[in-house]
Amino acid sequence: MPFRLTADHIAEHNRQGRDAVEEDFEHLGRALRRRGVDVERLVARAQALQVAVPSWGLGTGGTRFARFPGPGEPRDLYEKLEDAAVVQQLTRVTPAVSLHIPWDTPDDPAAVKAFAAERGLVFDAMNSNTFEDQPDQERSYKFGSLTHVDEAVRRQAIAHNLECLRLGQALGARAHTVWIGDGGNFPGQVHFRRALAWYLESLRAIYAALPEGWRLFIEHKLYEPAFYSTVLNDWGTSYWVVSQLGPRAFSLVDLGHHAPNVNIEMIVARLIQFGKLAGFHFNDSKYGDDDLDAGSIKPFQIFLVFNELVDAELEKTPGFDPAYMLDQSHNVTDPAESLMASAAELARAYVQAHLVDRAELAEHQERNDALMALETLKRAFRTDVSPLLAVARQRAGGAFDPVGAFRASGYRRRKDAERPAKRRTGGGIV
Ligand code: RM4
Ligand code: MN
Ligand code: MN
Repeated sequence: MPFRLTADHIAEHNRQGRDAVEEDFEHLGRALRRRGVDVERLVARAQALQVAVPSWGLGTGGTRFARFPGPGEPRDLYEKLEDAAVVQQLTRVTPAVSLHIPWDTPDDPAAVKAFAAERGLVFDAMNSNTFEDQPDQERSYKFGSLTHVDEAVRRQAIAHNLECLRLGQALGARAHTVWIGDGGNFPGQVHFRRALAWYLESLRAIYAALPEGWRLFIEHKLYEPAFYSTVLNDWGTSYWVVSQLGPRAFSLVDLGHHAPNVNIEMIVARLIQFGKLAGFHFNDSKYGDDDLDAGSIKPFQIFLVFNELVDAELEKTPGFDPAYMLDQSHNVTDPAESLMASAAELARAYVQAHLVDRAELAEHQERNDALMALETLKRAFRTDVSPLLAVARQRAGGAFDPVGAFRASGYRRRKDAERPAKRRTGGGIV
């Protein structure tokens, strides 16, 4: 029988940390009460956050140069779901998995769905892959997919997306995310307007096939793998496309898909205002689409993004229903540990954003008091809500310290023995 993390493992680890966490939680509760904040309300918010983990983030990623497999890493979808279940057991904020097709095509969707359900998991947005060729594929995506100059290639790429919808329906998913690598490496290679027109035409075909109750998410990216131009390069183009498509199409923001220093929180606010925010692929980056762990490079940015989200949530903005997903590539860490750490950082930013005194902020804005407006945000950002997050997790059945409990359980060591390495193909993640 494969080793499984049990409630006992978690309880045992929680026992060791309990006194310190409870003391810190009480102290935080008193400090927040002085600011008129009810700590229990925030615990409830922390427990309400839900973030999907990417099936492709559960194995070791790689760069364009090399991939160094980790011990005991999952070798197929079932093993990935085992690991995703552990991430959920310990964090209690990641009950869903987002599948990449064909990297993680379920052999038997009903069996996969049942396997996941037995482990407390459901399926979030499906993801198509027309940015690389598969062995059995008739036509190549070397020069594009949904926007290829050859209509037959475009048709093949559309058909792949329809297959994702079919699989997703069998799994109980309710959204589909399209990211394409289409673009040009050289000026003149791609006719900008024609390529975008083909993109829209292809997406119309996918949109028309969306099952009842589903949403279509499209993901922009400024460069890579194309190094000169991409067809869906920015949020403005994305917004234009989803507006053309109809009410069930939305723009997804992957934090790594913008030029350095772009004001992403403002893009988020714009998409909220236009009723077109699909949700997120969370990660962090220093240079480009580095797919580093959420909050590892620019924690203040994640806070500012959540500040916009919480503002919209509290204002009950009509139609506001963003989907949260992680999209990371783990090259030097244990993927399960990185996903746990990232999920905790998102919960932290979410709770901190709830700490912003919005009435006070509005007053400073009205008085043009720039310094105090920033100070109001910083007061929330500087508050260490770690004990609150720990208690929220533990009360929901998770661990005070997910990574600590994971290591103490010996999960990875046991999986290393159970999962003898088999050669995995595929290079980097883009
Ligand atoms: C892309 C994009 C997609 C992801 C692939 C692996 O850069 O972020 O969302 O599925 O990478
Ligand atoms: Mn992404
Ligand atoms: Mn990416």
